[in-house]
Amino acid sequence: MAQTTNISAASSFIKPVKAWWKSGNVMQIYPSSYKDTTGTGTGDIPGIQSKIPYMKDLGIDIVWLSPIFESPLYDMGYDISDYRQVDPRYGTNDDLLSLFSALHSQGMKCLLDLVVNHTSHQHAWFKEARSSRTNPKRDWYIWRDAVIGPNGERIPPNNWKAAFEGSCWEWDEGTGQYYFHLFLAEQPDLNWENPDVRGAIYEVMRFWMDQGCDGFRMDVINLISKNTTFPDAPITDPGQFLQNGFSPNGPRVHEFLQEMHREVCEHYDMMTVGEVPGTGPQEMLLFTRPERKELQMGFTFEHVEVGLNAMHRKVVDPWPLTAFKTIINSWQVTMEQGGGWHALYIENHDQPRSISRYANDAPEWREKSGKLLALMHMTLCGTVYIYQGMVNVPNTWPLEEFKDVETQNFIKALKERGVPDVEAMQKRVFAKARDNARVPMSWDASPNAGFSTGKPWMRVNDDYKEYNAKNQMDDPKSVRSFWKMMLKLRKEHESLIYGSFTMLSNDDERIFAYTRSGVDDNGTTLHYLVVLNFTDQPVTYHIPLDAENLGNASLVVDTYGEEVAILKDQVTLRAYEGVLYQLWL
Ligand code: TEU
Repeated sequence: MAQTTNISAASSFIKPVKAWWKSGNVMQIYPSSYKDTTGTGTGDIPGIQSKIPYMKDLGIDIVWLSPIFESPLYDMGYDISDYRQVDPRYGTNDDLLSLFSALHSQGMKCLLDLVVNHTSHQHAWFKEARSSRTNPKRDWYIWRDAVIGPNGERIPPNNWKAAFEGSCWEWDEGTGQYYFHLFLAEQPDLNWENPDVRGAIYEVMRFWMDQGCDGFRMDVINLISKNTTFPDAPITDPGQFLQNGFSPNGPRVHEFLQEMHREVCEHYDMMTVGEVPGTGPQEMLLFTRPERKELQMGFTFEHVEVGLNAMHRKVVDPWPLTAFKTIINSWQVTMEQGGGWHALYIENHDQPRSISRYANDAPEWREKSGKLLALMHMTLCGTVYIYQGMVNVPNTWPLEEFKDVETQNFIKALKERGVPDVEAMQKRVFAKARDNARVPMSWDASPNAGFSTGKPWMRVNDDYKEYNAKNQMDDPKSVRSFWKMMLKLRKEHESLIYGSFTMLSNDDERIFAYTRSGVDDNGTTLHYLVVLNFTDQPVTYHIPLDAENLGNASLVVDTYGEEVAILKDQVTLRAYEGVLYQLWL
C-alpha cells in the first residue's frame, strides 16, 4: 500500500510573523518595455504612472522598477552612471517622485533596483578611478597588475570568465593595470573592501528612502564580497584559458549586509529583497533570518536553472518534473524550518516566459498552462512577485531582434569555438534568452501593441492582436482574470501565504501535489490541498493523505473553472489542470 501522510497530526508548524512585505503582491516592471508616453519607442515613468489603475485592478500592492537611473545601457540599465539621477529616457527625478506619491495615494509602494556590485564604466567614480593610479577613487574599484607570460605577453591576473563572456579583467591602457568586472567590461565591480565605497552606497540608499522609496531589490548582492586573492579557477573547460571561477557569497558578504542593515535598513519601514545567484537554501537562511539583520528575503536561482545544460548554461535540456518539485520542496521546507522567508518568482527580466519554460506554450495549452503555473505560484509560502506575462517570442526571429548583450555575446562565443550546428543551438539559446521577457508590453490590438506611437526599441510580440491586456481584461476566463482572482484569494486565505508546506507523492512525474496548513486569526487550523497536472494527458491521482473524509473537501479553485470532486481519495485532472481544495480534517 502506498505511504500516506497525516497532515493534521503534523500541524505543529511554525507560525511566521505577519508583515506587509510578506503579504503584499509585488509586480516587477521593466521600464523600457512598459508604456511609452512620448513616442520615443522606450517606456517611461509617466507611462508607468498611467497604468496604476491597471495594476491596482489586478491586485498589486508593491511595484518594483528595474533600473531607471542614468545609464549608457550596455546592460539595459544594470550599468548605472549616476545613482541619484533618473535617466532622461525615462523622465526626470520629479517624475519618479510623482510616481511615488501616486502609488502611495493608492496605498501602494515602490521598490527601486539597487545595482551596487558594479557601476557603469561611465560613472564619475570610475572615470576618476581610471584617471590615474594615485587618484583618491582608484581603490573604489579592483585593480591588479598584469601577469607577464614567458614571451613577455600580458596575461590577466587570473583565468576567470565573466558572466557575459570574455575575461573578468579588462586592461586599462591609460594606467597600465587590469580592472575587475564580473559582468561586462562596461560594468566595473566596486571594491566593497573600501569603507568609503560602502558609505557612499548607504548614502544613495538613504537619498532615495528619504524621498519616498519603500525599499530595494538588490542586484547580485551576494557577489559584493570577493576572495581578494583571486585564485585561478580549476580547469573544467579543457583547452580554454577562461574558466568559470567566481564563487558567490564571499568571506565578508554577511558582514557587509549587516552593516548596511545597521546603517540604513533598520532606520526605515522598508522592504529588502536580494538577488542571490548560486545560493542554496541553507545559505539563504543566513541572508534572511530576521535575527541576523541582513535581508528580508532573496531570489533563489535553483528552480529557474532546472535542466540547464552543464556545458552550455544558456540552453535547457529535458528535465523531469521531480527535479523541479525537489527544488521547490527543499526551499519551502528549509525556509520554514529555519525561519527564513521566500521571494517567489517564476519569471523576471532575465528568464524566459514561465509558460514556455515550465509547461506548454502550444496554442491549445498556453491558457491552461498559464493558469496551472499561476495556481502553483499563488499557493506557495512567501512573497509573490509577478511580471508582465506572455509566452516566448517565436524562435524564428532573426538574431538581430535579440537585443540582449548576453545572447549576442554567447552566440558569438559559440561561433568562435566552432560549435557544430550553431543554427540549431541558436534556437535553443533563444528559448532561454532574456529578451523573451523584455519585449514591449502588449496593451491592446492597436499598432505597436498600444505600447508606443513611435518605433518600439524592441520588436513587439507577434501575437499582440490576440494576446493583449485589453482582451485579457475583457475576458473573465482569461489568464489575467485568473491571476486577478488568485491575487485576491490568496489574501483571503492567509494560510496560503504563511502556512506550512508538505509535498506529497515526491516521485510522481506527472503531478505536483502539496498541502498548506496554517492557523487563522481565531486560532483555527486550516488545511489546503493543491494538485497540479503537469502533463498534456488526463491523470487520475490517488491522494496519499491519511484522512477519512477527503471527500468532504471544498473546491476553492479549479483552473478549468469547473467542478472537480474528490471521489473517496482520488481526483481526476485534465491536461494541465490544477485544483485547490480546502480540507476538513
Ligand atoms: O542578474 C544576475 C544574474 O545572475 C544574471 O547574470 C543571470 O544569471 C543571467 O542573466 C541569466 O541568463 C542581474 C540582473 O538581473 C541582470 O539583468 C543583470 O544583467 C546582471 O545582474 C548584472 O547587473
